[in-house]
Amino acid sequence: MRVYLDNNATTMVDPAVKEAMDPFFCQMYGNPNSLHQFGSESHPALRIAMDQLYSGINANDNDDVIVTSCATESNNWVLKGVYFDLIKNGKKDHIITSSVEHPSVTATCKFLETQGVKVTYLPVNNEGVVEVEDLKNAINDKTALVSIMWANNETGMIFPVKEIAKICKENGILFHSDGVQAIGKIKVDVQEVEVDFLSFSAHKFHGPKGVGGLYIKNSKKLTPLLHGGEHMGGRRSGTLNVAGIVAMGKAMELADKYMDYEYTEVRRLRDKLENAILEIPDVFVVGKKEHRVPNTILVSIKGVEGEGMLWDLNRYGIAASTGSACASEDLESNPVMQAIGAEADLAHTALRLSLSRFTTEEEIDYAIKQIKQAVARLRAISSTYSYAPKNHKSGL
Ligand code: C6P
Repeated sequence: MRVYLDNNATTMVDPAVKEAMDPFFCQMYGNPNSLHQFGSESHPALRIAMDQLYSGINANDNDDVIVTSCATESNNWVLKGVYFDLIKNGKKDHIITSSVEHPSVTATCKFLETQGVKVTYLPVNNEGVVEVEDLKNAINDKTALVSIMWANNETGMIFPVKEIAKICKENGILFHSDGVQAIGKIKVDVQEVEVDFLSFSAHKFHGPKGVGGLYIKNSKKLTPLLHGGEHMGGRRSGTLNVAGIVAMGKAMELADKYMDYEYTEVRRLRDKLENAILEIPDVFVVGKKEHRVPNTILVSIKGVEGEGMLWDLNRYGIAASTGSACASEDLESNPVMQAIGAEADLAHTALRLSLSRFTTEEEIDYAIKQIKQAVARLRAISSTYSYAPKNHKSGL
């Protein structure tokens, strides 16, 4: 049996999404900017897709939703755009982010530091979430932007974005949230949570890879990252990825349609898996279930090195990760576990399990059996593990 429990890395394309994008490869393949019928015949589908994107996040007509190639591009664009608009000209000099953002935010911040930008990396509490008080204390009159994710990719923890948005608004600071791991799992409503910028990536919600988006409130000025043929109203140049846009629109529509299912059935299966894992001695899960998106578990299994566990599970057809997929090739300990302050031996034993609406009960039952057996096998050969009871409990 093959069981895919790495849906925070990427998801299966929903067959309905694949069907929606298919005509734009070999039939309606014209460049939508061309004046002939090959160009214009994709326009109705593009319009529908853009409506689906706007309605999926509850954007209004004054806002912009710009299609990009991925969330990495969207995150780079916001941070570098704000640098050009507010920092390079000396108006402001400071960005606040968290210490557990995706590398597309942290690496960009590190780059901006080399250009003279001051960056504050907020610490996180023992659930891996920033404290609003720490944010308030970090703000100064030169703060241009706060960039804090909506939900964390490794723990699934949901951040207090509504309060953060309010604080930013009160202080006249732009607020960007990386919504990659929230969209499709919990309701993301840009009217309710007043973000100025929101990044997303289609392949995290059953769309294809290579297409993402950036929401921009009230079509705010943001210096483009890609200059060129003035596509997307000059905001992001490059021939439109018609099939990708149509697919992302459809995926967004379906994410909305299945939201109740995410809340009930995906959560039920996730909780079943988590409860079974918690029966194993000396394991603990980061963050309370009710504070997380419905599909994610980050568990530390004492004495079982994360990579060893992955390879063992892989032999039995189960795909999981030790954390973020883009950090999976180095053998460093899990960075979010480090930020939480977990001891090094625990940070090395992290296992991320992430479900989707395509995960079945049969798959979860199989995964439970295999995970328990893998832990027993690996602990039997671990020289460091002993069953001395410690205060390891869910919720770290
Ligand atoms: N996280 C993970 O395994 P791209 O690659 O550009 O489509 O998405 C980047 C990205 C940005 N923000 C967050 C919160 C993310 O989780 C990701 C992708 C994957 O956690 C791959 S590293």
